[in-house]
Amino acid sequence: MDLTLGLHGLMLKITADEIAGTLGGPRLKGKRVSINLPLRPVRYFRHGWQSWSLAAWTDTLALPALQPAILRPMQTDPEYGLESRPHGSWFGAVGLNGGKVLLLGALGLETHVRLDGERLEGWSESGAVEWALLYGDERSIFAKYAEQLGGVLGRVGQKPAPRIWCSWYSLYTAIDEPLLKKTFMDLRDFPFDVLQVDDGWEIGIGDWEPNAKFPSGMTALADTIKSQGKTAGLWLAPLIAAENSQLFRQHPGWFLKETNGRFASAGFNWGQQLYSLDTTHPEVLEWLRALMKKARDWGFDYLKLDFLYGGGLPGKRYREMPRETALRQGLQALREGMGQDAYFLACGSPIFPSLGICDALRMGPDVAGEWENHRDAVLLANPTTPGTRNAIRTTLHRLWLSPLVKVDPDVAYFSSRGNNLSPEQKRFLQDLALICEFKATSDLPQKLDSEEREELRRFLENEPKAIQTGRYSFELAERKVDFSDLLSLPSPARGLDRLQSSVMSWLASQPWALRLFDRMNRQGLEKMRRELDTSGMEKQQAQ
Ligand code: 9PG
Repeated sequence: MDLTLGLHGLMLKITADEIAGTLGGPRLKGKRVSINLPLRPVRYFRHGWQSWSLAAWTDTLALPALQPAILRPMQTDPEYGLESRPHGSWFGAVGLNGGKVLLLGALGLETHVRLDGERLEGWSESGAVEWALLYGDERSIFAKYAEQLGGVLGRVGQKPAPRIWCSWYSLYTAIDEPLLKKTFMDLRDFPFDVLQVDDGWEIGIGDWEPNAKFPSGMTALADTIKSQGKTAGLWLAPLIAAENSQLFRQHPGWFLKETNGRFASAGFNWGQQLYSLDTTHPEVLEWLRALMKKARDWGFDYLKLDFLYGGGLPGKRYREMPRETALRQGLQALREGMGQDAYFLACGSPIFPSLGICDALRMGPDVAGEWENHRDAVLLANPTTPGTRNAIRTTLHRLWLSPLVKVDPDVAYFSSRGNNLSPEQKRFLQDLALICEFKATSDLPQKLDSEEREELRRFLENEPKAIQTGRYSFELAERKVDFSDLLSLPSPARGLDRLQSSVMSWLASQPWALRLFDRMNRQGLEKMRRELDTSGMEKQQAQ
């Protein structure tokens, strides 16, 4: 049906199967709905699919396609990787003259919104769904949308987040048993609640047993943490597997395929092609539950489950099922396996399907000791890669989801050694963590000077009240924090950069080049680990 509706003075021509008035505003129903706007919008809210994908207000022009192509399944919804119109997962919003915002948002999964000229279009990949249509002041309509979403998908993130030390952003995959044990000792006097072991402990992606660097095993590692009165945390990527894993070799039938029969790509990382587990397969669901139970039995009560997008990629499944519904079933199996009392942090995870299941959700790309990387930001026009500016931008655009889940902005840095962020940039990250009430760091105590140690301690101990005063501005215990000037997207490559940009896009999509980068990266990490070992030994000798 077609209907012309006046919404607080804005005349909209709406097409949907059903249109009803509710207390929360008009509710539409349909597999496809569209809204003809009376004027051309000036801004569009793009909401990317998963944790690392871009979420931001942008102009209404096309954004360049995300490069390199080989990483698209890992960084965005690959089905829409080439959509040139402003597009987003589940909802879209436009900024109209006068500063008011109109939001069209699905109350169901597998849904999309895009702007085509002056028409806002919503569609579902599966059946007809309900849509909220909200117009007014930005913060109040996002709050209303969150409220309605909570009614459909549930809310979990009500318990306070623990204070976390995570091994990733200082040690990366260079972790081993002696180095972690020593680090845990050094961290003993800091008020962390969780010490979390990140990537690097496992035999391989898919093969979740300790590798040779952890000869005493995982129970012993968890015991070391627990003996300090802290919760043991562990990273796993349960919904993907690497091409050389035992899991992929032994159970090819458990993996997602394309319609042409080839395995669907889940991206490329660790120098390897990645594949996705099919979460509609009963044996996969059983395996996921057992894996979570194993991690709990080892003694890990905080689980950072990563690369979860794998479960929701397009592909042919064992049972035909809409892809985000299939993912949600996988997430539910993970939750059942770990139990309600475990803390579940979802990462690299499609946002809406995770709501109501995980306790906390990573809401942006990884941070890095670098503000913005020229190669990634300009040459590849990729705002999903690790970088502190990317992380802050996307996280801030998803803060409105905090009534439904704890918003994880990733770690904050305190150390100036081996870190290129300015003191102001580090402060922005720390303030964002305080605003999100989710505090984590990876800094090694031995790299902090006495002032930095004190800053870290204050950060962990204090709980300043945050009040949002504007779209990107806050008062934090009476101090003003304004992120407004940090968030624009870099301008596209011009001149010589354009040539470099096409070479780089090609190169970064070649598996051999990615394998080479990975090998160089590992060599660099190995060198760092050796240096940490020797500096530790020198200290011991000096004592
Ligand atoms: C461990 C890491 C850390 C980190 C996670 C995740 O290419 N990518 O787009 C890409 C993005 C993030 C990423 C890896 C690759 O990092 O976010 O905290 O746990 O995995 O490998």
